[in-house]
Amino acid sequence: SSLDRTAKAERMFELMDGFLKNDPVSLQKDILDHVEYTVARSRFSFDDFEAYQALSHCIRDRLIERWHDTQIHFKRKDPKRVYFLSLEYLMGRSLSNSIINLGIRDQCADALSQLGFEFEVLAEQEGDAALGNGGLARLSACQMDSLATMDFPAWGYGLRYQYGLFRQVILDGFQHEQPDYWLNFGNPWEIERVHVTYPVKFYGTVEEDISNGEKYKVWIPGEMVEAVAYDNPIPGYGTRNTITLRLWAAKPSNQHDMEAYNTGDYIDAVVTRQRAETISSILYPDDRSHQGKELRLKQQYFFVSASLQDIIRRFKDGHKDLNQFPDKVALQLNDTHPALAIPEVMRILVDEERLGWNEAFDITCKIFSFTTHTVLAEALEKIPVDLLESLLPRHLQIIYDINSHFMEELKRRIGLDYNRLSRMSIVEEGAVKSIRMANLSIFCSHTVNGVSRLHSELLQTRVFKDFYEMWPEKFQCKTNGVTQRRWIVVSNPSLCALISKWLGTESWIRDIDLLMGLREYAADISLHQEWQMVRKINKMRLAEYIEATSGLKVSLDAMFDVQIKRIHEYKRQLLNIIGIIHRYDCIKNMAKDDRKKVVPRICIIGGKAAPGYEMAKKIIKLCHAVAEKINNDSDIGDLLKLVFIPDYNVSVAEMIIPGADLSQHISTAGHEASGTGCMKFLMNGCLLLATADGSTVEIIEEIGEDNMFLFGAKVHEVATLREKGSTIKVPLQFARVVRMVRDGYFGFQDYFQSLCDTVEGSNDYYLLGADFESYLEAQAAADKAFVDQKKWTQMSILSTAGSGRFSSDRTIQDYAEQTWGIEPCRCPL
Ligand code: Z2T
Repeated sequence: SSLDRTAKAERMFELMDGFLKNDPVSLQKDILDHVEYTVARSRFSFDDFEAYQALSHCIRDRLIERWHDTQIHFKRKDPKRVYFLSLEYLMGRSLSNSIINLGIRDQCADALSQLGFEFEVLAEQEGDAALGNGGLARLSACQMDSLATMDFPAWGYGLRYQYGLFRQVILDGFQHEQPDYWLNFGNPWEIERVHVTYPVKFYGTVEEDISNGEKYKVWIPGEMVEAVAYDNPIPGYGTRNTITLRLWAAKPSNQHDMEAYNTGDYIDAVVTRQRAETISSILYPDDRSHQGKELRLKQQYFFVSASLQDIIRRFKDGHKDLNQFPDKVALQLNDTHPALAIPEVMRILVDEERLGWNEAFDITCKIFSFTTHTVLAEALEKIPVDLLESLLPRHLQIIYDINSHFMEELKRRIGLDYNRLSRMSIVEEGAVKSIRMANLSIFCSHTVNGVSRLHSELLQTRVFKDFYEMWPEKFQCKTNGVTQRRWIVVSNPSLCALISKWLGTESWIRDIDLLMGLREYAADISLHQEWQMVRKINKMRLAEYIEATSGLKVSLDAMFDVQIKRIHEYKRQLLNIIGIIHRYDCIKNMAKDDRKKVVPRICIIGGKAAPGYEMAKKIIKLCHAVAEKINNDSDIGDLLKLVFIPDYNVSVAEMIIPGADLSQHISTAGHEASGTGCMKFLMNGCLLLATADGSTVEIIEEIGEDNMFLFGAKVHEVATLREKGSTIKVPLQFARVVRMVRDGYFGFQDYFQSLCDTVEGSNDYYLLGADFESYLEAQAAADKAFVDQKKWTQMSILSTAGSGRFSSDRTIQDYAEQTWGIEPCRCPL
């Protein structure tokens, strides 16, 4: 129009009615407007789901206001930014979390009740956003919450999978996978940015060109797709700051339209082009094996290319000199999944920006930091060279160049130690020549982080020993954490209120160290009563869920014993089940009088198995077979029950964790990099039965060994035990239980043989037999403590009180200071 900028701005202020208001009446008006105009239902007739839709749009509007202000503020201040690159985010539900972080929970609940709706019921309407597999992905979500809350200028980047993690359906005790149609009912938490798109290229050839007498490489791609941005605002708690999680979706590119029309094969051309969308269609459900699939590699590069174009565009909007890039940008690699960003940055700097190779490499090494999440050698990503050569020919050349640079530097420092050189090389020469993504990431990052102290030590002394000796200063540790906003405030409102009451403040929600203040009241009788009451309410909620999903009625006086996590041999769900069978066997063989002394237990197991992971699937079936037997044995009654909770996910966890008395974290020492479930249980006052693995080692330091049930071989004993193989002393009861399974006591005799094989004699790689005796002792100690409710309650209070170190706020603070070099940038109110 003809109006100039100031005139326009003045008109805007005239028209604007201030920000959206949050009193119940304004909220009601806004909700009803959305019922009418967004959901397109009559305000006189809408159901719970439609009310959820309207309410979430009403919250979305409020998020957008803050989000705009935050983005403008960041742009004006121009601080150094961190870009968190992750292929997985397990966000779960957004409604409750948003309302709580916006600080308008009570107002919303009031507004709804006057309209005849209940907030909790509406919140239950929402499906989970499950764009990830497990711990790594939920960690990303927790860290985004902390980044927003602590006012850091941060962006998350990820992929907008059309199908998230499969839904687990159990039929006759077997796991079946069903697609997760999470977008079918619309997603109010994202904003489609039809104009934020970038072309992403694949395949083709590399040619040489000369300009101004200088040779350079040109990649002539063979295929092109378009990346479209979907922005998910992430609100902080107790701040106006609302940051962006930008997820990319693949769309056909319109670049080649002319060509398509000319072929005359219009229909075929459109159909072929539509296949571009498959790139972002599905999340790979294997949480730690990589099979060198082309689609997976395409996803990785698609993600990396779009994100980097976006990041560089934002940098160039205000900066000219690429040498300043490291002062303004930190790129965080969440495991090796986004590690193609390294050769991509090199390609952009060298081929497109025409920087010299050394200059470009210097910049690259200053911007990347890398966090690894595993110790398992089989989980380290390797990309077959053949695959890379066809999909990304120029990137392969760059990786080779980086590797020769690397090998030269190594030779200068260690001489011609060929064994070591080949161990450290980025290129693995073998039956299938491949690229070791971890080696690439370590060499090109300024910092390598482990996710717990034990894990970081194992990286330095075992997995990446060669690298540590070369660059000890690169290696750091950032013990994982979880956000108390979701894992207490959202999921356990009664405990949240109780904590605030006793601490006399809600400040612990932003300042987790205050939780320690509870220690003072650990023996206070009236706190004990209130604490037990809260725990009872949460157990009731869990009991109702169990009855609804499995039809089983459980007693609230029993100990609720929970193991929920992805099913993996190293996590030893099988040890838990063998322990349960043993308990069952003991009860059956007991005299009537002794039965009175048995502490009743409800054993709860939940988790998904990767679709191709046979042993994990057998463990699920065994769990059901054993449950069938025990739960229907009238001889056992209420003394023991076993429940498998199907389709374990974030929102199921939010319901289970507050209701658990005891939780199990029983991986073979040295295998769980960190584990984050244990932190959620700890915060909620659940006692832990655990091995000294991953982060439990640090939990012991915070709450003391006598405040949990510790058992099992220590990490330094594991290798010796394995060497002993079949000469290890295994308790008779262990062999007896395995025999029962083999003999068909629980049916499916043939099917379970191979599972039994994995834990017998020298096959018992995860040392179930070796740890069994000590496991039973820890279980007995838990029973004994449970009988003494006063003692148990005190241990429970001390668990919550000692959980502060495991807030993701602490993790993020450490990353900001020690790894990224960024500072808070708080948006004024
Ligand atoms: C994952 O969830 C984890 C590690 C992986 O290694 C892959 C996936 Cl999908 C490649 C987990 C770790 O197993 C767990 O110990 C840790 O707490 C979590 O990442 C977050 O660091």
